[in-house]
Amino acid sequence: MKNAIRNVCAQLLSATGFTLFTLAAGCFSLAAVPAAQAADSVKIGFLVKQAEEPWFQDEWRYAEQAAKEKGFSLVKIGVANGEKMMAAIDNLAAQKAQGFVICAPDVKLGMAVERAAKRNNLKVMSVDDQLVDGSGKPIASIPHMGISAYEIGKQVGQGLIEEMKSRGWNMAEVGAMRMAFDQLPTARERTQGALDALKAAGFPAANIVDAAQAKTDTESAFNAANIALTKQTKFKRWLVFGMNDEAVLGTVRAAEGRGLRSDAVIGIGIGGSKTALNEFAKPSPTGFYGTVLISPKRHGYETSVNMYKWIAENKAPAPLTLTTGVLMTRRNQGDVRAEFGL
Ligand code: FCA
Repeated sequence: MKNAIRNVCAQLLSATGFTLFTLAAGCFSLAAVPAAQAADSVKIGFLVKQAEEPWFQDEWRYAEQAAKEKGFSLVKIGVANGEKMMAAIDNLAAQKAQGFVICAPDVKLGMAVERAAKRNNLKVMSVDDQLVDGSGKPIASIPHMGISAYEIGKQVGQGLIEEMKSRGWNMAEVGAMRMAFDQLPTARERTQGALDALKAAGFPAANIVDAAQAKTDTESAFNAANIALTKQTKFKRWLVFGMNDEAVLGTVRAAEGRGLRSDAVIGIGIGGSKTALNEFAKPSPTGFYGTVLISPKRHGYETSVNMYKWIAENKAPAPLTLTTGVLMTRRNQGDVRAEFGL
């Protein structure tokens, strides 16, 4: 469009020998107006580290909803590792996308993401896991939407304490398993929040057991929990928390393998997607007592709309948006989900 105006202007000027200042100025100011991008020419990538995880499936679903509503096209790509991620970014550029939303497989790839986006003239914003630079500092120039990790972790801890008290457990005899993934800042902050809430309620620090998962999926949590439970035979009752529903579910399954069931385990995850809903749908309760529901709608729909507006209307997203959560259990799941518009 801009080029077409410039061409017409140039032809007019040279054909007529017109040097009238006003006409020339008019042409140049017209050409300088940023062209509004037509919705159907907007293409946005949505790259996620774990496409098989229900949370990311939900994010994609809500991103699709945004695409349908606004009329842009959405390219969903699973980026399980750095190599796939770099290929996906180049691929988006080859497809003439103008921007992408990303939850990277490793936040330390932040600078590589920023460079690849710049090189390909793509706008970029992150979701869920905030990208960091070489020294581990969040990259402030990449807009981000994540969860308020520490606060949500505290809600997990408070929920655990409340349920433990309502069951009349003696906390001196209860173990608390922290399924850790400390290399990811949001994961560390989440479990730290839970830990602090337990301690604030007087839970004995000596009863807290750390297990480190190698990846952020159910299987890795299951493996790590099995090892930790083998070493810790002293506790017959457990509180369980971790960075997401998968971390808690893996631990709950490992506990079941040792005969520790819903009357001996209180697990509270973070997420509230199918991983949690499937547990709640079982005929009888499991050790997966609850989850702090966070919003895949905000993280999928809103990030995509923000990216769309950035591209089409030149309106940059807020530099940092942190979303909240609400404790959801078998009992209140319908109400809580409705409150979140899910
Ligand atoms: C991270 C986790 C996901 C989800 C998301 C909000 O990316 O890996 O499970 O909790 O944050």
